[in-house]
Amino acid sequence: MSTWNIDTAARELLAAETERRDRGRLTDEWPELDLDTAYAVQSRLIELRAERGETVIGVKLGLTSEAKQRRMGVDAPLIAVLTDAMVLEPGAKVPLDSLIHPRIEPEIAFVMREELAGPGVTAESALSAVATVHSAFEVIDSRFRDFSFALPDVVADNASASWFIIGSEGIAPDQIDLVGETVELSVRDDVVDTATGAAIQGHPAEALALAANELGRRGERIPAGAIVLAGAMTDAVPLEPDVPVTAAYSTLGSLTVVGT
Ligand code: OOG
Repeated sequence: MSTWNIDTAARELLAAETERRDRGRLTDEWPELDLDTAYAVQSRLIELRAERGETVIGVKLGLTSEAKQRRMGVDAPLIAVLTDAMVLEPGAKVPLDSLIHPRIEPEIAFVMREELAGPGVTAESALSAVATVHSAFEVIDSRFRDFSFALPDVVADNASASWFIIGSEGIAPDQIDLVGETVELSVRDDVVDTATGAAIQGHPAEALALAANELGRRGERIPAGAIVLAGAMTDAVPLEPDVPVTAAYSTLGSLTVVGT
């Protein structure tokens, strides 16, 4: 019998994060870890975070772009949970000494005006529940060695969530062409990648609808005021001490993050 269950797996992933220790895939040690069980581990992990005082403030999508799916070798998107302990204000430095092997990726974020509950949510109905659209960076820090995981591993690990930064200027959703919105990712002054909003499921609002429908399937909803990260537009780049990483968007402005 496996030594793993929902509680022990959640505690192990939280301990790996706290102790800044990477580990092998859980699915190697616990082959029965299927997707539903992995989401139960993720929920338990969030319960443990709540026990230490964290509050859930939103949802993140992962692996919603082909660039990410190809790089990570996982061909399906997933959802995970954002808490208030993961927020960094624009301009704040990312504390690298508490992280394992941080990488950073540009995203589009939504702040919800109205609650959104699946099933049956479309990109259009999802967008009509959005208050503002923002630039965003997510710092990911998989608890799995070399970011090597199968879908159930990364789901259990809350989609490698670590820190995120939302641009302070929000734009109304009818004031932006989300599909055509471009981002240029630079490390120091070198452009290393570019993408458009189309990279995210064809339309970033499709990712939002996907999250609402997946949560609806479980009887959960995205509340008004929640933040939703739609998933990385490009592949992630390593975040190194004192090396600025910038995401310059066509409409959403520019965000720069530095690790220290
Ligand atoms: C998994 C999380 C991916 C995204 O936005 O695609 C993710 C990983 O790459 O470690 O957050």
